[in-house]
Amino acid sequence: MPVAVLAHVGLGSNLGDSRATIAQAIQALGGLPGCELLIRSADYRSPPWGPVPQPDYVNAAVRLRTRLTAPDLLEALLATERAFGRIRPGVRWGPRTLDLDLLLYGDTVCDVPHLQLPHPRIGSRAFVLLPLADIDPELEVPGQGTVASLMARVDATGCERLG
Ligand code: PH2
Ligand code: MG
Ligand code: MG
Repeated sequence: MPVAVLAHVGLGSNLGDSRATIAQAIQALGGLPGCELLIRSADYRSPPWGPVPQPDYVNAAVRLRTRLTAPDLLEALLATERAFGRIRPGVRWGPRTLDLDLLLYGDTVCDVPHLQLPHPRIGSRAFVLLPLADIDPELEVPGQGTVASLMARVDATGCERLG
């Protein structure tokens, strides 16, 4: 196992009781082997992005300290999605009970078919950046600048912080 790395994971849900799912999923992430939950964001309600008409999402993000490698962490995230009842393949960009995206793994930059880091859409989606900004607005996205600087460039219309 590598030394501990700070990883950031984005969570999304728009089927079922999304807030409960997100809360339970965050607990599950903290319980993954070799992983410690450090911070979670608030929940955000966000309009669905993409071509598929579907309900609003609840989105959040967490910072983990992990000793898993990036591929092992990704595999653990996919297993957690399945444990929460997610069935693949669905419609691309379509509705889901739980989506867990590995957004950042330390400052690793990687582009292989199933593992792109930073996550390819991290810098362009308010529903990803708003929760990350809760955790750390000064967080550096390798090659792209801070979360706060990226946040200033995206349209967050319709996104709402939930109490
Ligand atoms: N995820 C998608 C497609 N569209 N829209 C919002 N607001 N939030 C998401 O997490 C999201 C989405 C596919 O991963
Ligand atoms: Mg996603
Ligand atoms: Mg995903």
